[in-house]
Amino acid sequence: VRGKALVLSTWDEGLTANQGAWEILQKGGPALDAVEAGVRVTEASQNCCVGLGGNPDREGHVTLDACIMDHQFNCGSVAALERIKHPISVARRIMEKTPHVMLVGEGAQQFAVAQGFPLEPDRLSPDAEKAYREWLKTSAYKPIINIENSGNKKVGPVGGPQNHDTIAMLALDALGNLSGSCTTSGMGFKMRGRVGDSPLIGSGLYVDNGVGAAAATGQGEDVIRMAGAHTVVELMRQGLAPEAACRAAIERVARIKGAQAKDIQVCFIAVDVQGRTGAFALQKGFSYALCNAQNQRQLVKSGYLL
Ligand code: SD4
Repeated sequence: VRGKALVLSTWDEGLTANQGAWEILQKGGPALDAVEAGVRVTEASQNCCVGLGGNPDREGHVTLDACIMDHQFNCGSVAALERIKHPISVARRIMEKTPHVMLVGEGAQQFAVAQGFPLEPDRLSPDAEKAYREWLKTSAYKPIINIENSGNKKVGPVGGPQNHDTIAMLALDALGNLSGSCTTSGMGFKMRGRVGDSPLIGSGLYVDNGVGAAAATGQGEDVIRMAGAHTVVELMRQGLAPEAACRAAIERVARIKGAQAKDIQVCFIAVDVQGRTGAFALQKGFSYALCNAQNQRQLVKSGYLL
């Protein structure tokens, strides 16, 4: 069975993150440990927008969202967390040590500190500092609806690597168990207090060990309104293969958004219990990284609708 283990994760950064997960999976370790270790690589990375190096909210604070789910419907989630380097591990700790699923903001930070997570300095990375200063020039504290669609490739959901402020990861282990994780600094220059899809079980991530697992990236608001990851899993339950399920969910996003669909990006990745994987996106430009016993560094281009 061990040959069955695999891990997939969103965007190009997933290639490196998958290595962290694979170290665990190839030894026969649990998918839950793999999806935590994998995205921790990205959270700690300096050259990517996930984690404390990400772009801040409109008031200049980096606020992080993350969640994790195992093969037995155990889940943990954290939102609007500040100054903690590894929100995914805080989410896991919430899952394992509290009677709750989700903690947010100040309470989440208090819990993290009480659990021994170091409080990092309240400081932006040099790249984020620059991007924030640039943003302030044109957008000074005015609530701008659809700032993400402003055409500024640095903040837009359809564009360069700066946008990839999220990593979602799904893994199948040697025992045939599935787990998933998702971690993000959220949309850059979001309103203070804004929470996206990434920490929401059922939107950014969902795992049903009898069916499959799915995760989302892109415009969080539009993933939340159709309960994205859960929808993909339910479509797989109805018999669709992972890619077809992702595609059907993307078609639903497009139907809901109508003419506005062209202004956003939404992408799903999925894996079923048989180890079949797939993805689909609204717009061109999404890839996911896949790693298994046969090939440890594959970047798979996703199909897209528009
Ligand atoms: C969010 N879904 O906060 C995240 C952003 C994202 O690549 O996926 N960016 O809405």
